[in-house]
Amino acid sequence: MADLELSVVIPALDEEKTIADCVRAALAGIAASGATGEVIVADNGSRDRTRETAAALGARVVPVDGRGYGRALRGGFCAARGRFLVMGDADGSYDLALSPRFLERLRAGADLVMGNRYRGGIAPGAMPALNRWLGTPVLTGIMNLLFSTGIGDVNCGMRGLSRDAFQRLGLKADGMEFATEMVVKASLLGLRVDEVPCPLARDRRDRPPHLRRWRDGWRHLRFMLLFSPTGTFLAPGAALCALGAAALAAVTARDAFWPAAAPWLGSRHALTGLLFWLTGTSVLGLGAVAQEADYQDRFDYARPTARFLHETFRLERGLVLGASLTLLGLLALAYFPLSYYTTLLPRGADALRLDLAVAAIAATLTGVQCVFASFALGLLTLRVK
Ligand SMILES: Nc1nc2c(ncn2[C@@H]2O[C@H](COP(=O)(O)OP(=O)(O)OP(=O)(O)O)[C@@H](O)[C@H]2O)c(=O)[nH]1
Ligand SMILES: [Mg+2]
Repeated sequence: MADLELSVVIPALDEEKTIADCVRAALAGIAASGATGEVIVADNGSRDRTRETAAALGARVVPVDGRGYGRALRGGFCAARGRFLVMGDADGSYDLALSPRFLERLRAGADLVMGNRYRGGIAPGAMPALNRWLGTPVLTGIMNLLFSTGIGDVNCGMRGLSRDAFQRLGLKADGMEFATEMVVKASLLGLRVDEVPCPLARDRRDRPPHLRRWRDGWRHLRFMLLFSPTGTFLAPGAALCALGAAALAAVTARDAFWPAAAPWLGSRHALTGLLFWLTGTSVLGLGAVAQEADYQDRFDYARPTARFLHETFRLERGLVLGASLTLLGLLALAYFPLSYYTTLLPRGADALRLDLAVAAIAATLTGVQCVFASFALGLLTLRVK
């Protein structure tokens, strides 16, 4: 039921020192925006006076079961009565009076409005140097590489979203990676993502941070990689295959057509090419399986590549393709015993034999991988039919 326009949701865990100012600022922001609104403090287990303080100032305290930042925010959003939701931390680092900035973009039709601390200004000492110059830019870069969101600060804790977007996102993460999940899923669903400058002040808490830099950083990264089989498997697999194929093709073509050309090109290039090719094909095989598992788990968010694979894959086709390649490779490998131990085939020049061996091994193993990847894919696809 959305009978208000704006709910400002503050996740808070043991923030008695700062919660009062945050609630006051949030109320001032709502008043300034001219919206009907409420302030919600989502609490899941504060052992200090956070709840009492917030309630005394007019916030609605929503008790949430279980621990974690994601769980708290989700509980707060579910209880919210506003058509638009603005979230912000309770440690004094964000100015919750700035909710009108977010509301304005939401009113204009954005589904998710991200704050950008780099554009809003980061007060001295507000963000550790490692997070500021390395952690956040790297995570933001990877996010944009994998999900093309175009946003400049993926970790900002002040954001706005419409209630409708919240419901469509189906957010599940319990911890800090909730923040990443929101952006990843918004991008996969093609929601309208906008960005506003958001200043970051030094927080005023005396408790230790809830955020654990390495653990939470890894969880953000892990989340993005797991949601992008294309970026995690298909892109590197295809790149490795392309490099391997180029090296193999160069050596083979030289030996076959221009034996005098590029004398520096030798067996080491052929062997390196083989290594790249086979690494690439095994990554691609696993990627196909990951892609399908991903499609089945969350096909609401499926990308065209996953959909294409799901619709075109047939176990039998994969088996025939794999078996044919293996057979071809084995036939080529048969050249060696036949030429050495019988007079059926001529012995080739040394270089030519190496190329043939490399190509035959590539074909055989690619075929074998194709057969087993197909079975693994079959296991996934036939299960649901
Ligand atoms: N209810 C609830 N709130 C939480 C939980 N974990 C974090 N928060 C709140 O989420 C906000 C962000 O937590 P912080 O520890 O400041 O994390 P951060 O701002 O990402 O990292 P720092 O740079 O260390 O401040 C604060 O308002 C916390 O009180 C939790 O498990 N439950
Ligand atoms: Mg903080």
